[in-house]
Amino acid sequence: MRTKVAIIGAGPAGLLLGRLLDKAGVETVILERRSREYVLGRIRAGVLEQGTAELLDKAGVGERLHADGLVHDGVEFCFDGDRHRFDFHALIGKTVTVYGQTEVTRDLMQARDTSGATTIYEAEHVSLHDFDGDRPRVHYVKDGVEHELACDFIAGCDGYHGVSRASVPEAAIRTFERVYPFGWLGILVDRPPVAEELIYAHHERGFALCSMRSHTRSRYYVQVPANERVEEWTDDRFWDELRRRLDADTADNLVTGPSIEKSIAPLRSFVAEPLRFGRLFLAGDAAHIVPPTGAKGLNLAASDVCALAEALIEFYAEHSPAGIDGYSTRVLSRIWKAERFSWWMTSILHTFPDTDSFSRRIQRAEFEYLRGSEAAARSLAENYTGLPI
Ligand code: RFL
Ligand code: PHB
Repeated sequence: MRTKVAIIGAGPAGLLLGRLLDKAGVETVILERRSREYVLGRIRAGVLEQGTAELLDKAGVGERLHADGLVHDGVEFCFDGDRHRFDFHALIGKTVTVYGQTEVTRDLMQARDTSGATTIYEAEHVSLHDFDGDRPRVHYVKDGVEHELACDFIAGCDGYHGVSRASVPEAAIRTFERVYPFGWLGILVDRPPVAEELIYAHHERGFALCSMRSHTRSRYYVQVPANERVEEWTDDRFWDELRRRLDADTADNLVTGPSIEKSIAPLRSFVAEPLRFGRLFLAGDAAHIVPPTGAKGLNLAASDVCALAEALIEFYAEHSPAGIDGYSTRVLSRIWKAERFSWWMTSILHTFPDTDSFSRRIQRAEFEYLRGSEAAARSLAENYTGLPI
């Protein structure tokens, strides 16, 4: 088989890249290790930046997003029981949309089915070859049979644990990493959200987040130690802990119920440099990881593939390598700003095992500064709703 762009991974990065290229007449094949149902079963991101929503519109997959997505003008912080709302729309005229990653993925899969582009699910033992030359190839096994996919370019959109970044010679890549000493225990529940907007809570017992997927489905998180086991958390224990970290009003209004999903996500910051190796490009979680506190992971994946699609389309339309030559530098500049914001949100909102009384006062001062200064609040608004793509 032969194609122009071989895309490894059918997460949001791979599917959106496929869609943008497809719309421009650039042929792609997606190879995905898991089944379609498995990919759709992963509960992950929930908040789309304004630019991501606009990009999904441009990709022609915005219909359900506009019908079912919840447009939020702001978020609330709750610091040791003290609440403050940041009105992004009033501050900078921008909003975010709450729409689950599962739904974004479903919309992109649907569009790909309609267009007839090839996606190979349950492709095993994917391996990348000759991307330092003009004729890269990808090998994979499907139903026990080995196949070769010849292509012009390979897009590594296969997440943090994928094969693409691991295929790059060690001497050609540099990585930057911070692992946090805690994770997020999250539950999904078919009960109305406790508030209309998200509440990010800082408490000495640890961080908590009240989020949602719709008017009837809520998503809640509490910070737990890095080595915590999900089996140790009954629903009742989760609800008790969440209530203790919220202000009294919110705790009283919480509508609890049986969890329909419960999992622990570790927190990590990670960036690889560069993001182009000959004819291989890295995008999305394959290139970088952010802790979920700033809600940036899915949005960064979208901005990476927007830039990559533009570069590849330019290459085919104008026979110009300028876009692909500039890809890495262009996206890394935005990636590091999102890394900074996610790290900062994480550092002010969580309790660290070595947090001493000085650090606690600094966290409090960050909150007071955000609450009291319009300049500080605008900076939060600008970063949370998304820097320009
Ligand atoms: P994905 O989604 O991991 O998809 C990669 C795909 O590649 C496949 N794959 C392979 N395929 C073929 N061969 C191989 N060898 C392969 N190895 C892997 C995988 O099966 C998979 O299908 O990466 P992508 O597309 O880059 O998308 C990134 C986002 O999924 C991620 O950044 C976000 O979910 C992060 N995130 C959030 N992002 C936001 O923007 N807003 C949020 O509110 C938000 N909340 C979150 C989050 C992530 C979380 N977890 C679980 C880490 C909340 C949580 C709890
Ligand atoms: C979510 O709803 O899953 C969510 C929302 C905001 C975040 C992270 C996760 O910062």
